[in-house]
Amino acid sequence: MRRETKDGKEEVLACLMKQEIETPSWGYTSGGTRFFVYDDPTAARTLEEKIADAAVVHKFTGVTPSVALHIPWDRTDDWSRLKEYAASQGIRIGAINPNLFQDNDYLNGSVTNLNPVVREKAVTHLLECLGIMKETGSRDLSLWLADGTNYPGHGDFRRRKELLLTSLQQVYNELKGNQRLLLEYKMFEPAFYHTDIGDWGMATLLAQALGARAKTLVDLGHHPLATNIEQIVAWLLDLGLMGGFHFNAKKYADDDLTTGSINPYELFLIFCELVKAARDPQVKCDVAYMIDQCHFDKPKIEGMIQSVNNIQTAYAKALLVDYHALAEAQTAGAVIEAEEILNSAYQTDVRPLLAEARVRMGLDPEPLAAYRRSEERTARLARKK
Ligand code: RM4
Ligand code: MN
Ligand code: MN
Repeated sequence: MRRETKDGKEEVLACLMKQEIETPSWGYTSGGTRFFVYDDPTAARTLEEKIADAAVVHKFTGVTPSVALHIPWDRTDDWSRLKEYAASQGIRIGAINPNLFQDNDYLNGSVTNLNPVVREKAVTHLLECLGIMKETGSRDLSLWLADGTNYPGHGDFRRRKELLLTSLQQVYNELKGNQRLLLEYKMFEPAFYHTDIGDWGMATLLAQALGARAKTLVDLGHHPLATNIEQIVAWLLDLGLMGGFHFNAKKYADDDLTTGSINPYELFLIFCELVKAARDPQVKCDVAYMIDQCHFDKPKIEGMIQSVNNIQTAYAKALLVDYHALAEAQTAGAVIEAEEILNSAYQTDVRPLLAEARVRMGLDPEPLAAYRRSEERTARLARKK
């Protein structure tokens, strides 16, 4: 197997050391379910504390150099000061996530609302986010819409589609430099009858209608059960429209659990598509790897480190697949051989590889254990008093 040679191993290590994963500010605060938010006194309480927590994850993992913000949850009146603060902690501000779902005016939709005043308010918020991106140096406006309806007859699908496109066009037209608009789809919730960007097809058609700076964002928790997500990823890569991920895991719906905790084989298969595409000169995609999780019953930093480790594990295993042999097995119609090629990479213990990559990066080979022994953790536990 090619990856088992010395050069192959060096190539795998180089990829692991280059990987970058963005963590979300909202993953460091107290969280809960829709029934209750549990107060965690050790969790971040302010914007600065969220950024400091994200920086701690980066300090121990070495692969999470940026933090995504959610506006208005993370609004500040001095963005350049915040940018400097993040830099002083060793990280940068990443994607900006607008919030069009926590306002009475949005009861009947934000950018799809029939009332032009509400639509304008929503577009103004998106433009405000673009302004923030300019100050923070962020590249991606990562948009998830809660727009949808609960009952048949409440909305006209085609009218709403038209309003959605017209509103987003106004935002798209203001993108500058390397800025991108990532469109995140979700099957349901908070609306239970229809969602305006309900699946990857809708998001992708919308992105195509808007232009080359618009791409699709795949949140692993936003599909119906039993969806083949790796195939969606392959298609988006092929179309040049795979813009980014929101990594998490689910058992039932949008559960926002630790990435890789429920279906690690699915995560591995997704990474196989990414690795194959990265080695294919025909594929042109710049994929943002972001985590979107809420660990309400776990210590936040530890939950995030687990996720990062699980993502690295899936990536490392995907890097070990012998894709050449796989293609040959496919050509020969050798079902067992093809599947076993994947299995043999998946079953490899990649912990020594990850440990080696970390040591080469000057890190402790076991980030979770190292954090648990750290003064950073002691300081957070002391907040309890
Ligand atoms: C949504 C979606 C968005 C996230 C919000 C809080 O379900 O995943 O990405 O920003 O939740
Ligand atoms: Mn998401
Ligand atoms: Mn979600």
